[in-house]
Parts: sequence; C-alpha cells; structure tokens
Amino acid sequence: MKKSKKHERGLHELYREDPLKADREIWGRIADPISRRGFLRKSGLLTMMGILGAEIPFAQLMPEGLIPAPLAYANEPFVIPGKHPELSILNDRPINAETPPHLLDDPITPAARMFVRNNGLPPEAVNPANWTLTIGGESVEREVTFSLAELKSEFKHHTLQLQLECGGNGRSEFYPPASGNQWTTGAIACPTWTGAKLGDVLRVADIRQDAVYVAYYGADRHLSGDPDKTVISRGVPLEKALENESLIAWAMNGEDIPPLHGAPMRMVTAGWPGSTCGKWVKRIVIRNQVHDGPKMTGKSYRVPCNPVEPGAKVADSDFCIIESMPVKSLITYPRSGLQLAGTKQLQVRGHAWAGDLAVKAMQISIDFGASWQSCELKPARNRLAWQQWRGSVQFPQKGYYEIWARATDDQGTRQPMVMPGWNPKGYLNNACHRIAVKVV
Ligand SMILES: Nc1nc2c(c(=O)[nH]1)N[C@H]1C(S)=C(S)[C@@H](COP(=O)(O)O)O[C@H]1N2
Ligand SMILES: [Mo]
Repeated sequence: MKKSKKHERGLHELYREDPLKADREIWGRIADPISRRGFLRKSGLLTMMGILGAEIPFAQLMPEGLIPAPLAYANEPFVIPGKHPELSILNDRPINAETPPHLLDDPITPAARMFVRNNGLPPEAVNPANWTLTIGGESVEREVTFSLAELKSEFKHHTLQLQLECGGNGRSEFYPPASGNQWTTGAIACPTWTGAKLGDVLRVADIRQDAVYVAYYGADRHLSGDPDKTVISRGVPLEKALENESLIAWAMNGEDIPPLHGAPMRMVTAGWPGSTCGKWVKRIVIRNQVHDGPKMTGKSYRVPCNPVEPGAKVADSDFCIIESMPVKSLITYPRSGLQLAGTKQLQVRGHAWAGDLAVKAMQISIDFGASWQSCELKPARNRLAWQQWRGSVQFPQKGYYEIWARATDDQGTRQPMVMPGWNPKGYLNNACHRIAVKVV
C-alpha cells in the first residue's frame, strides 16, 4: 500500500500554485476576468454539490479561486480532483480510493462520492470528438467502428441505475491477508448510466454462431510505461453481454462520464465484478472461446471452485471465474461511532444489492445477531440497481451497541454474519456490515 507521494498533488498545493487553473481542473470553472467569478458549468456545480452534500443556492456568486470551506479546512494531504475529501485513498498510482459508508447515503451515487479503481494510468488528452469504438474478434462476420457521435445517433438511448462493485470489496477483512487494495466496504456505487444497449451495438457486427464471450480493451496505459502492454482486458459470457441492462455508456448521472470513470465511454455489465465494466473502451471483441486477456486467468478475479481452508495453496486449474456478485448491504445512516443521548428510537437506513438477483428481505440486529427485526425494503428502480431499506431500533439501556445489517436475496441466500469462504485474492466478502452506537 503506497501513501501520498510527491508526484501527486493535493488540493491546497494546486490552489496555491494557480487558483484559477485549480478551479478549472477541479470544477471545470471557466474564468471570467470581468465578473471575477467565472462560470461554473453544470457538471462542475454537480461535482461541488456532490462533495458538499447539498444544493448551493448562491453557487454563481462564489468567487473564483476559492476552496469551499469544508475542503479548505479538511487538511487532507491529497485530495483527488472532483472527489469528496473524505474518500480513503488506498493507492495513488494507480489511483484507488473508496467511499466511507456514511457518504454513500444518496439513493443515486453522485460522481464525487464514487469509488475509483484503476489498474493502470488513465489515458491523457481524451478527445471525445475523434474517439472510436471498434467491434471485432473471431466471432463477428464483419468488424465495425463507431464514433461517439454515431453511437449516440444510431442507437436507442437507455438510462438505467446500475450498481458497480469491485470484486475485491471487503478484502481487508480476510485472514490470512490477501494482497491487493485493502478495500473495506466502500468499493460500491450505484449511479445512473446512459448509453446504448451493448447487444444492439454488437449485433451490427453480426454475431457468429460460435460466439461465447465478449471482452473489452481500454485506452489506459500500463504502469510500466510499455505502450504495447494491456492493463486489463476482461469480459462476460455472450448471454450476460446481451442482457437488457448491459450498456455501452457515455453518460453518468446525466453528465459526460468523468475522466477517472472511463470518459468518453465504458461498458457497464452490472451485478458482476466491476472489473468486467471496461473504462475508456476502444475495442470490444466477440470471442469463440472464454476470453484470456490480462486479469482473466490465473488467480485474477477467480476463486477456488470448491471451498478451501484459509491460507491453502490452490492450483490455478482449480479456480473458477467470478460471475454474479453475492448478496450484500450497507448501513449508510447513521455514521458509525454515533453517541446517542438516551435510549430513544434510532432510524437506520442503507442499501442492499445481490449481483444479478434482487434483494427480498432486509433485517437488522442490535444484539450481535441473536435476534433480527425486519426492515422496510423498496423495490429497485430497475433490475441491477441497489435497493433502499430503512428500519428503527430501540436500545434497552445505556451502553455500547452494534447495529448489524443482513440482506437476503430472492433465492433465499443470506449474508453471512462472519467472513465467508477465504480465497487467495480476497474476493467476494459479503459479511454483514456493522456500525457502533454508544447510548449515553
Ligand atoms: N480500462 C479499464 N477498465 C477498468 C479498470 C481499469 O483499470 N482499466 N478497472 C476495473 C475495475 S477492477 C473496477 S472495480 C471498475 C471500477 O470502476 P470505477 O473506477 O469507475 O469505480 O472498473 C473496471 N474497468
Ligand atoms: Mo475491481
């Protein structure tokens, strides 16, 4: 785990060097020498609102080159431009950052609060006007190439709310520890995505009978600097790619996809490990075999096909590719560590999701899982979007409590209360989320 390094610059440093340039980079503010307030475009305003967690009625009156107060006083060594200062940075090259649960309270995750998982370095100087996407591979009749404008004009637009969770979310709790980003609970987000159905685009290339897998190649750069090395190239079986919810998206939450999240276009195959959702996608291949690109084979995004003892050595041939993510939930309110005056009722809420499935029931416990009570659970806005739940608890006396949350999917599978099956790379931890409350 690398911590803040010299070559990545913090917010304060950016502002000290050139406040107007910092404004432009972080908020996309266009300088205006006459008003001295510049012009905050809608995307920048949305970012700022996402970070501050509220509307900003006087946003257009805010002076140029000014760091909003909560960020100015946050004293963070390194803040990712466009991101909430409280995201935890797990690695800064490549950038990997996760979101604390209390910042994920919105039903639709704002861009500023969305985790970032990069395996390499994002492409530089992306120009959407000359970006192209090619559909090729062994199992197409003909290779086809689209510009972004063609994708937008030739295909029906679909907007769906879709969850994205990293396969390694929860890795930090495995013992013996697994190497990789030590995600706790925050590598999950559920924004809305707008784009074309992946299936509609793939069909233009005429999919051959022998097609089995669909995989992406992105424009990000390998950490080694070798331009011929592919950072990551993963995918999904054809049936998953052709689902109604699989998209080639060009917008997130109604705005252009932010650079860190794959601008100008990315794949979204929700419910499966986030690694199947290729960012900065340039080429999609339809394969006549299970895709074998970097991070498809060996131990990457694969788990032992049968349960193993913690710490066991497992041969690569005994690993299976992770498909749907397991049932899981998060408590987003209150924030863990709450001090509650008196034993009155406390409202609790959060989200629940279950990979390709829906969540059928949500329960919470204040007695370490000895008893559970049901919560109110909303249906998803559409398939593969997380669901909101709420409940309330009453504490019998003063003292330390934990609130545990447990979701059940529509096939009856429940989240485990303790760690699920250990695996060498620490994937698929869906143990119950818990928060601490002190009644004083
Ligand atoms: N081209 C490319 N696509 C990628 C990645 C990457 O490093 N390069 N990371 C993947 C992984 S492992 C995850 S979890 C998601 C993270 O998406 P986000 O950064 O938008 O949250 O993107 C996936 N798509
Ligand atoms: Mo991931």
